[in-house]
Amino acid sequence: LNAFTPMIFAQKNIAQDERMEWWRDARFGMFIHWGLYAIPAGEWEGKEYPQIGEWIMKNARIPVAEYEKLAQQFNPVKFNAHDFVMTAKNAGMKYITITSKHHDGFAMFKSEASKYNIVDATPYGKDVIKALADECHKQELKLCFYYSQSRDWHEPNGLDNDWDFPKERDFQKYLDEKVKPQLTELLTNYGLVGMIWFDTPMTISEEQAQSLKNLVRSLQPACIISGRLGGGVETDYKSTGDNVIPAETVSGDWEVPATLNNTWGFKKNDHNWKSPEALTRLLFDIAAKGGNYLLNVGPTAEGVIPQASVDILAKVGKWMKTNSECIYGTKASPYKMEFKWGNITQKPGKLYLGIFNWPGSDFYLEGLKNKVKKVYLLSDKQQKVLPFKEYYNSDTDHHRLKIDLPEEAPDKVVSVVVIEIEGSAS
Ligand code: H79
Repeated sequence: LNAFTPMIFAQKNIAQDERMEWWRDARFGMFIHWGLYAIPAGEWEGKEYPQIGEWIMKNARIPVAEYEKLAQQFNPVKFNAHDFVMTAKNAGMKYITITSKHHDGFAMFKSEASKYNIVDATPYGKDVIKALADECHKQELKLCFYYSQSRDWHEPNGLDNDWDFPKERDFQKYLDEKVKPQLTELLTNYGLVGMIWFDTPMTISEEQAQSLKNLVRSLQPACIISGRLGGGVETDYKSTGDNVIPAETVSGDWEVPATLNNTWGFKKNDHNWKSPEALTRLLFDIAAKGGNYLLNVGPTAEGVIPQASVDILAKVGKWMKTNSECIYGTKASPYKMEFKWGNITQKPGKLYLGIFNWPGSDFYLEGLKNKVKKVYLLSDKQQKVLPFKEYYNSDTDHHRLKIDLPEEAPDKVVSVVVIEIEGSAS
């Protein structure tokens, strides 16, 4: 079985646990918002729009006939799929989710269902999704497709364009004539697809949502369906609100979609970048609460990921090179509470303490059930033992663990202390 055998793959039914396995291991992915909106980059007819860049068509109420002309200018000659994939890989990300079609209705892939696509409507004339798919398969990153199933500002029957199409619309017709054919193309022409990332619908009935789910399942049963399908239909995992990080552990599978600055699609004047330190802590904290982190980049109209984004992600990646063991394949903390010093991830027989606020040399952890075998810093290749003592409490049948830590934090961002235990933690 290889990446180009979806039809063979489709003959087999797949259990959800099997479908979700790679995703649960991955913990960290790259979101890519890329489309025609990268050309105006936040500005239309001399006016700057303060909101998210990919929404400019709606925010500036740009008529379809005007916005469409952007396609004639779209020529991302600097696009290089290898660069995109390397930026994700260097950050320690395990999957890429790219906008195949956002709310503006423009397809970044070759489509027979709508000529409004990158191959047929731009001077560039090449399928960037195909190039990215090939590169992802080669480099063993999962490729996933964002697809806006409800809003489509380009289509008279798509939802949410009330400036060109104020009258009644036939949403079912739009689903039948554009959404389903395009999903079929995406799930047929690009090898194995990791996931379809549907976005919050304006309205979609249960039957309509279910029919989209059935379509994905029938074409590629291994393809994950993300949390925002709508219609009350069950999906493979939950998606938090955009940039929303839960206060505590959430059960089940879930993902935080998040921006690096204040926009998804590229905006030339948004330089409000989150720091690599903050992002690294968020990555750990989200893993400790049981979730995945899907962190966005917005490539320019020329086809490059902004240098600031590349630099920030490289710094997160530097931490990951030493510490990824405490992220990949881990589960949520066995403790329900948060700690002043940070949070915890776990694997069978191991706890990873991610320490953001260094507590000094005397460190205590209450409530371990099983005996501790060994304590060391994840960054220490020699795994030199940190001295520790266990105090058994017969009332609770649990241990209180004291660890002698170094005076100073070994890592100013997140220092990771590994506790090897006999059996499970709690
Ligand atoms: O793709 C990104 C967003 O474009 C998309 N989801 C993420 C992943 C998204 N679709 N809808 N929304 C986000 C929420 C809509 C927010 C809005 Fe607004 C608030 C729409 C109108 C008011 C932001 C501010 C957009 C226009 C003004």
